[in-house]
Amino acid sequence: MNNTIASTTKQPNMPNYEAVYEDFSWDQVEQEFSWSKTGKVNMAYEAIDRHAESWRKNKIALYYSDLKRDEKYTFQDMKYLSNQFGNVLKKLDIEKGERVFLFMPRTPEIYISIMGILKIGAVAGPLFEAFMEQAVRDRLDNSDASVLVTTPELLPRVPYQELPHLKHIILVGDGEIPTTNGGTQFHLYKREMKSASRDLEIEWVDREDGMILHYTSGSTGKPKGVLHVHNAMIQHYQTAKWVLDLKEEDVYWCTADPGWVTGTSYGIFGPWLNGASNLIRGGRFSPEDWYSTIEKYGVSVWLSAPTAFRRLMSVGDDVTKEYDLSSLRHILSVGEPLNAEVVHWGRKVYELSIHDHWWMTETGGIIISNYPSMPIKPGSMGRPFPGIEVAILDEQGHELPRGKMGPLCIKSGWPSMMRTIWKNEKRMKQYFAIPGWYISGDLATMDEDGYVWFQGRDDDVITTSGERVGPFEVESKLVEHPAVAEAAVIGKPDPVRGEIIKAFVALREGYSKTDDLEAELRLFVKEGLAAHAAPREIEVRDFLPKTRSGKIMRRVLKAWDLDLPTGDLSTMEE
Ligand code: 6R9
Repeated sequence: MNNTIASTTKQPNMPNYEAVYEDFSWDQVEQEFSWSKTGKVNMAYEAIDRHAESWRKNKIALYYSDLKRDEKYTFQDMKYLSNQFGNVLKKLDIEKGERVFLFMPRTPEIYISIMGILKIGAVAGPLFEAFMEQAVRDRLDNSDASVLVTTPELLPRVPYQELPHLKHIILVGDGEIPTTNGGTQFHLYKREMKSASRDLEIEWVDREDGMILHYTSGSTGKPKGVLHVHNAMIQHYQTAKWVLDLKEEDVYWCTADPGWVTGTSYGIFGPWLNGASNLIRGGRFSPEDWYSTIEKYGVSVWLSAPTAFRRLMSVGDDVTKEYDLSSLRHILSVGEPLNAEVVHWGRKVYELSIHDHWWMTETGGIIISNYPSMPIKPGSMGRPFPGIEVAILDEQGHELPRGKMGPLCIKSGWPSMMRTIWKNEKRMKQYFAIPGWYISGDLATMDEDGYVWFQGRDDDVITTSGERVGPFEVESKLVEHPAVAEAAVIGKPDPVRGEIIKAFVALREGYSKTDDLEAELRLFVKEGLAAHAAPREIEVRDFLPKTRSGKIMRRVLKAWDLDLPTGDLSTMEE
């Protein structure tokens, strides 16, 4: 194996990768849960109550901090609070299967509410706090949500008078109940919780009953509602154990918001199914704040996204020396390609390998990963999770030779697979156009050792003078240059070459745009990668458009560049 480095994570939960991949079956995991005997299940019971009824009852389930609050909740606290919220919903006659949406900041109340929603068998729908009116309307309308939990500050962005299905709004925080309410009834969270009982009869549901609805934006059209069921817990549990490597004494911090699937599968379910202490930090990103959070809480397992690691890298190494980060023992990254450069930088400043892994809203859980129990290849997303088969297929479903770029596909049937696209069976079927396989929409290569290398979204790949170029390899090369903090690469129509490569770059502190720098960057890619991969055009920008989960929106840059319509922008960061 070439270009591998060792994982720095000591004594991993997952034994030898090859041996496990051979023997593993999901049926073994099912035996971990009591419902394997009764057949009836509830995610919230397995994530919270099971621990509250065990010796973990006084263990901290949730540490919460932001600029104003600093709180701790044990598993027992979480059990009682979520029971109370379940009772609040029951009092409103909310029934199994109804959609209850959340549009609020990342505070303890959102975690309590989600657990209460699941306990009564309803389906939770988390939204990003930063959504504007149109984005909120689209999602509440498509899902026919009957309840919304929100805050008085966010209420002006909720067009409840236009949403006939929305029967109730529960307001978290101090505020007045609006007097013009159309057909919607308003309730105050604090008041309702106070009078709600701590005892609740949990709604035992089937494994295939709906649990959470995550909206995800495509490049065109309205957002898609991806439905996941309680059965997903099998995968959440096992991947959190082996990929996040959670252990009893860990303090785990996932920086993702619950509006993004990473913030639920691995910000709520995975860690709590494993009985881990989960840290939630509200507020915005700042390197100082993040490092002091790690120091203060003794964070040991840390999951974040490439955009955050690149920003931490761009402020320089000295900042890391001002904090005691010695509690860290395992670091993970997801959501976008993790440039090899960032992995090497991580080794230098944290003395730890950053473990890249891959999955999607639609897959519900981790599919490909760099595990602590196998060598890492920087720049690769790793290998398939045991029990899951991944392949690079052509349109007819034939496997492509190793090293060839093609659609990244997954053999259908993994436990946390989405069950439908809400009210859009047609779209659901398109994902499975190759019989027996799920087509991810990403392009990748697989090497001789079975490691998967991301090449770009299907719609982002560039063809220039007959050569297919994945934007990611060009971007990765660019960020290796000391002047470049972030890069995004698109194909621009060209009468001669089909497309030419255009790069947008954000510079690191201390650098400014000059003709010399542009020429130097071009040469840097040409010499480091290939002449045909060198960007013909380079544009320096203060920032690159990104989704709230940190993905660079290449299609938006392309639309801006070519004066085309930008499509759905609801998930774009301001
Ligand atoms: C979990 C999540 C899914 C898309 C996916 C791919 C990109 C995710 C990645 C990655 C390169 C990785 N993506 N992880 N690309 N390397 N390790 O991100 O879900 O928001 O649905 O996005 O994100 O393009 O198809 P979601």
